[in-house]
Amino acid sequence: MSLIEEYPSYVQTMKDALLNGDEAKTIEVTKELLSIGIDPVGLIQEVVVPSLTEVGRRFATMEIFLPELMESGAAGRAASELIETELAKTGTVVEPLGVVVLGTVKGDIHDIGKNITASLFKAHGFKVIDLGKDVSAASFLEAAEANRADIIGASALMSITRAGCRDVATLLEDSGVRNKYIYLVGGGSIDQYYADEIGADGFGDTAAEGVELAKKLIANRRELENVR
Ligand code: B12
Repeated sequence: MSLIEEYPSYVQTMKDALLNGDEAKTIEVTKELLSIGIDPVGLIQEVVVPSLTEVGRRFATMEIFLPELMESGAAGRAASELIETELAKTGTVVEPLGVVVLGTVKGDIHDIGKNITASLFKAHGFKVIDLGKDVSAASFLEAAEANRADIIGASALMSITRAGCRDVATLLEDSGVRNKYIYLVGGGSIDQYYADEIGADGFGDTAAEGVELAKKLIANRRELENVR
């Protein structure tokens, strides 16, 4: 049974709070939902993402303007932070599955989805080096080398910033280290077609998809290393 079927009125209140940019109400209802013990990942996928997608649609069609976008963004961020704290509690693995260097690309300050992706990787037992937002290709590479990363993950939300994902791929290639890393991309401006075009190893439409893909790719890589 989905969250919406189980708790229709709570879910509707949270969606309305996000759409109206009501941060206090968003925090209140998110806390209530989490205290009932609902699945935090479901809350992201079924409430936060669709609500913020609707906010984006309204912004694009000029039904709302920048102040409203910012208020909904702040409400979305507050909800995500509460959900991330809950997710962090479930990460119990001692030996990390792998090291992930994650960031939002240069020129892009959208970090709600990247933060959720970081939390989910952590909850699944990965060590995450979170570089934050507005991260240059050089910083991705530097952090990956310094932390002996297995995976580099780049997030981009705008059509003008998605080239930042290509910049990372190009720098890895030019530096002769492309095969050292599994390179994953995601965020609203990325699709499988673009990921293939820039030669990324994978694309995650959602954070959960990205984590599953990472697990598969890392297992394949370790299997190959054992055969050699
Ligand atoms: C919230 C928001 C903001 C907030 C950001 C707050 C923050 N701290 O992030 C604020 C108000 C600051 C903001 C600012 C701006 N925004 Co804005 N924003 C949004 C909005 C409404 C939601 C984005 C979001 O958080 N979604 C929810 C998260 C959970 O989803 P997500 O990021 O896609 O992440 C999920 C997956 O993609 C995946 N994922 C994400 N990253 C990664 C990485 C990897 C490796 C993997 C595997 C998976 C993965 O996991 C997540 C969970 O499943 C979008 C609308 C939209 N449809 O996206 C517009 C949107 C992205 N913004 C837009 C614009 C234009 C701007 C501004 C330029 C506005 C302005 N005129 O100033 C500025 C940008 C400034 C800058 N330099 O970056 C446009 C971009 C248009 C385009 N296509 O280029 C959008 C699409 C709105 C629109 N329809 O016009 N914004």
